[in-house]
Amino acid sequence: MPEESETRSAEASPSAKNDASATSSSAPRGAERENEGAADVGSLLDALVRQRLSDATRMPTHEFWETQPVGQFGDDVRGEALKEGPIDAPKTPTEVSEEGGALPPGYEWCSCDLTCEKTQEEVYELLTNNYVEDDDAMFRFQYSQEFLKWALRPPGYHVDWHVGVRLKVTKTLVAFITGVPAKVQVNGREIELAEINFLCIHKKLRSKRIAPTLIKEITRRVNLRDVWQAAYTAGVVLPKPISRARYWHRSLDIRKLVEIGFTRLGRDNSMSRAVQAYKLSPKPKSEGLRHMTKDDVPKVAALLSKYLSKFAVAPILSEAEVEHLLLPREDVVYSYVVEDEKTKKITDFISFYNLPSQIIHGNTKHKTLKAAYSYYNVATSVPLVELMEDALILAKCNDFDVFNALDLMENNTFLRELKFGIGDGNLHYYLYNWRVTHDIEPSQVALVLT
Ligand code: MYA
Repeated sequence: MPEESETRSAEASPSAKNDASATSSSAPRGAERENEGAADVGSLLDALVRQRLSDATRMPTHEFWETQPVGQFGDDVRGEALKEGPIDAPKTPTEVSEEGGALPPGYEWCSCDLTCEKTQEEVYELLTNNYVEDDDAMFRFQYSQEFLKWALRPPGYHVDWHVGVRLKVTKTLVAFITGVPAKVQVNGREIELAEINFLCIHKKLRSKRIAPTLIKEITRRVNLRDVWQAAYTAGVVLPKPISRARYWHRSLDIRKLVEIGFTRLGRDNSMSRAVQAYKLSPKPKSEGLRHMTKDDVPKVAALLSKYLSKFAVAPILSEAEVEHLLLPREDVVYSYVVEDEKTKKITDFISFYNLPSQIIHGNTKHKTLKAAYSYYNVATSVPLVELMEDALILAKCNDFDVFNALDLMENNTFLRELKFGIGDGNLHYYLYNWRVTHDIEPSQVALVLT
């Protein structure tokens, strides 16, 4: 069956429209798809860079980002020999200001303590109403409170890296940005960094240059803890991605996906044929497949760390982090292992997380798109494609409508075969204060930021 899919993805946003001759879906963590049909974004950017470099009178395109220690467009055409590694000269926390930067009058900084239920609710409300949407404002990410507690409280997290902006008088939370500590390998070097996520400004306060203020504030707070690098992803193109990944979407409930406008049936397709095409076995096929338990943590950590070490960009996970990030949590993260009955070895691992999107256009009775996102998967006893077929079956058994995966790691080996349709936006990977001299293929990236 048809795989003429073209899928619109929205930044971290909820939905990629994909023609599933199958589907039209807008997917979260797709991208603010500024470059539809831009199969070769790289050459387009090169052309832009050349144009900009030859224009002596040009205004900076990125007033803020051009002042930051990040790779800049044109670095590669300026002919300077740039070295891989930190961009800024080394500093110490004593050189970092003790004071937060200036906010517009009437606003104040805060740290959002996610152990406090009221704060959890405030963050949830802000994100639910103002976080990433697809370009057509049909879907918006809806991170649950349980998800936020999970993602933002890994081992060693810092409350002061959960930065908020409040109205001074009412204390209403109007902006947010977060960092969590992590260790990531990049082209063979280990970097202690902050993973930055959940940058969000209330819709009424957009386009007032508050985002750069938030980014400078989180940078200050991260630097105060003697951390000088960061990793982040975004749908938008900023100076300068180290890699560009693409979302793919596998319909699980094609009927609902079409009803809500996430997916469009191709001209030559019918609903009954599409339903048939996306049918899955009722039960997973791998023998010895079961939920991951706490006892599995050391073996899963070893399996993962061996697998992830093959990639140019990958997290280095301690056992405590594996336990936190990958032990199953109801409605948040789903993890399974395949255990060899005789040897008791864990041979394979499946994980995905639950990130629903609100349906914000009113043309359907449905309120939520239930999306599973591929997380970390390792196959050693069966080909990855077989393991991922089980992942789809497990997601279907857990009532997900769609299974989303980026073309990271070895995911390209199963996407087409398992009838994923391509999304229509890119997810760009960035490093702050760390230069890489060559673009990194998404198949060399094994870092999944939730
Ligand atoms: S990605 C998710 C981003 N969030 C959303 O898309 C939610 C909905 N949108 C909003 O809330 C707002 O539109 C946001 C921008 C907040 C995105 N990453 O205040 P402004 C630049 C970085 O007038 P607003 C995620 O969470 C833009 O290019 N920069 O704009 C990862 C321009 O700069 P320049 C972005 O629309 C976040 C400036 O902001 C992004 O009101 C990683 C305009 O500011 C973006 N997604 O607000 C953050 N979007 O003129 C970086 C726009 O130069 C972390 N901009 O082009 C860096 C590392 C920091 C730590 C370092 C430690 C060592």
